[in-house]
Amino acid sequence: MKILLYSPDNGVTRNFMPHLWMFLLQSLTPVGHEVVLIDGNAQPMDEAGIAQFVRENNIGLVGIGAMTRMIAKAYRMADAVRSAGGPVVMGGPHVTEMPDEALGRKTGKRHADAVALGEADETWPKIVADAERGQLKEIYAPVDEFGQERKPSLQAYPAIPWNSLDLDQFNVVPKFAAPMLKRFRDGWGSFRIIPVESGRGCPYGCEFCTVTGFFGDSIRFRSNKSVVDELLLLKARAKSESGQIAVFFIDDNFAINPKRTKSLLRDIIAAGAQVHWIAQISANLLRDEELVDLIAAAGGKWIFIGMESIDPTNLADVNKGFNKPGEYAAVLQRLADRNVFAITSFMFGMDNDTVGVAERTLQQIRTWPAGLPVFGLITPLPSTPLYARLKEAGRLTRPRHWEEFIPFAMAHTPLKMSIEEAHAEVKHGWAQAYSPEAIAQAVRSFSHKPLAYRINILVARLCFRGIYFPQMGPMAWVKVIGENAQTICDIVKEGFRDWFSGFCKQPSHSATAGTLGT
Ligand code: B12
Ligand code: SF4
Repeated sequence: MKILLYSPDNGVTRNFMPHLWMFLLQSLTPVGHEVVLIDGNAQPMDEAGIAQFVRENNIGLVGIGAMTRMIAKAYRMADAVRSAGGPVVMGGPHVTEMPDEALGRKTGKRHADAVALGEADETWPKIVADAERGQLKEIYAPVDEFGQERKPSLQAYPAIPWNSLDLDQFNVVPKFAAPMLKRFRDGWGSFRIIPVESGRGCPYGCEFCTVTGFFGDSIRFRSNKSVVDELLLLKARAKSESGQIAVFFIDDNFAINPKRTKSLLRDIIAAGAQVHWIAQISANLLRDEELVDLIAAAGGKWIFIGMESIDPTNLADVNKGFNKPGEYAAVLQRLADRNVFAITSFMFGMDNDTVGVAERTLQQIRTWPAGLPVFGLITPLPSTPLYARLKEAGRLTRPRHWEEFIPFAMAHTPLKMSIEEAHAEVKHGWAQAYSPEAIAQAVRSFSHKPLAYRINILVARLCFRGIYFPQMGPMAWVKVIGENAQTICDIVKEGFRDWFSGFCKQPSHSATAGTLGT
């Protein structure tokens, strides 16, 4: 049977990073089936396109996975597949939380023939077998023989064949530039950010987050060896293609068990498996100097920290009181001292937020080593304790906000400001943190570091800006480059200077040629 796994586009970014679930399910598919992956972020597709693809390629099963914000598009694509005669199974966080919606059970239209609840590592082979026999069940739940929920152990994690997978759609280097960049330094013909998981689960239970409910509070890890082997495979692939690879450890809290994280990092270092990587780690765990030393030595470059707020009352309200704003600066400095930088994430519209929260947050950010701040609005995702609390209080203004997803729009009324004021705060945060002046200042703040750091922060800031300010077409990029022309020119000039002085220090080409000639 031919199977299509499809992930809808998020409408914001292009092929920044593929989704792990697609590769994982592909690797867990019983032999004898062909699995095709389409990531809408990399290969935009509409309803007519997917229906045509299913018909022309004789697809026997379509698997669609989506987060809440992409679910409306996911349903539209599922409807198109079903009207073209293909059976659809849906999985991922949203349909796990709202299976009746996907199956059209109470009200509304049916979008999926079947829904895979929760982690599908063990149910996927059964789904494929049932689909092949034309006997799909409506619900597939990860349960044991006694009907008790069973979270898959990650000890027997499949080896994803990264060396042979077709990853063309996930190369962020534009096609026209690849042949030239292939010859640059260690090769930049391709650059891919690949998701890798080392464990699942988070016990912290923050009120707005779906992770504790979905993956559970008991944490499961892969073996160090399986993670190290995966990194070695990725590294080898990049080298064989004269390209670059970076890894995003998608664990919700990569250092949730510091002893285990340190042992993994030591094994990565011992095996020479370092690649540049990003991970998500909560600020409280970054107090540990030894951990931060190992992060740097093992290739860690960017750490995503869910700071959420600089106000301890807000943090206590959402059960994230373990974040201590008073230590944010020290944590970030500890990272920066080792050339590791932070993506700091904030949510506005929290219950204790008042007008001016963005500027107050920016004032703090300006005192920290330059990084990548991101700003969003607190969002009641289905099945979270936050959703239940706001519903109970009658504060949900758009209780089914996912039906018509609007980026950066509140779905409930904040307590101490209006919805419009909350929206204005987010806009202010992005506009100030990503203005040409702020970008120039961030680049200048690395003037004591090698040029590579300035290039890194410049490129990262220009890309991250696009999370809020639409930056999808070439014209949008021309505008951004124009606005930041001065900073870009300075970096290019410096690059030439470095290259030229390095060139002059080498034996001259004519002298070498002369030596060879005699
Ligand atoms: C990596 C990641 C991202 C990446 C992007 C996704 C990518 N390319 O990988 C980035 C950093 C960009 C991101 C951003 C956001 N993310 Co995010 N992200 C994650 C994270 C940490 C890992 C995802 C992952 O790969 N998990 C591991 C895989 C194996 O698990 P999985 O995807 O759930 O898949 C399993 C099952 O769900 C199932 N399954 C999944 N799909 C399908 C499909 C089929 C057909 C079947 C059968 C089974 C199946 O099988 C898989 C194996 O068991 C998750 C949290 C988490 N731990 O999952 C949050 C998470 C998915 N993100 C979340 C959110 C809210 C966001 C943001 C909206 C945050 C924000 N406010 O900006 C943005 C939106 C981004 C955008 N513009 O699209 C929420 C989603 C909740 C929800 N109900 O939608 C999560 C769950 C985290 C949370 N805090 O609650 N995210
Ligand atoms: S620490 Fe992160 S992953 Fe864990 S519950 Fe809180 S927000 Fe979710």
